[in-house]
Amino acid sequence: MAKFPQTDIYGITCEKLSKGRDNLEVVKQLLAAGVKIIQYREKEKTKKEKLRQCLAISKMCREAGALFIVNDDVDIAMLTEAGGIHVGQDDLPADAVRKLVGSKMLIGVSAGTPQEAAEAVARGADYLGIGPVFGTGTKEDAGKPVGLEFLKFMVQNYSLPLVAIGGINAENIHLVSGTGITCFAMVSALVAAEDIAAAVHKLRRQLKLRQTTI
Ligand code: 3NM
Repeated sequence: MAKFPQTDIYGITCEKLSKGRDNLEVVKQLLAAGVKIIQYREKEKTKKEKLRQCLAISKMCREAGALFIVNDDVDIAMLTEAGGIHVGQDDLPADAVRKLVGSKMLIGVSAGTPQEAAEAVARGADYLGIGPVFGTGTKEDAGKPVGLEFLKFMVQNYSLPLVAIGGINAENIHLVSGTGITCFAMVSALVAAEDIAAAVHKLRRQLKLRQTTI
């Protein structure tokens, strides 16, 4: 099975927010800046176009030694030999996904409550996305923010990789880090930046400089 890397930034695509750049260009810049996990998430394209982009991005990630994860589309993840598939609460449950993808692919599940987290783990999730941590305009149905205390609860009670998501940016990433979370998934703070490399460096600087514990 692909290994979930020990890394800080988990970059997620969204072409609509990418300032005129396509997903390939954004991923190229994220990889050049040293981002080691890329999730392809695209709500406004045909399957055919998503497959085309994912084939290219999967190759780019392999060459850069980064983990490539596909959001929602199990078929595209399989066809592009992705290292992982990420599913939400309304998608196929992890045990059903496992039957399709086998043992080699990592399965990530979004969880916003203790019950959702427990169920995802029981069904064989390899990592959890926890959110939304803060309010976000990127996902319309993201629900109410789960808050920092929930992240802390998750860190204290689970040993599988946990990824915080939702409204994280350079101004608040140190607060998320203060819960013990070590991996931070972001869309807009990365893809909507004028200078993607500078955004990555700023996030990393904030993580180093502003150590707090809640
Ligand atoms: N999933 P941004 S929040 C894709 O709570 C996604 O599961 C969420 O975008 C969840 O970094 C979210 O721009 C959007 O806030 C994250």
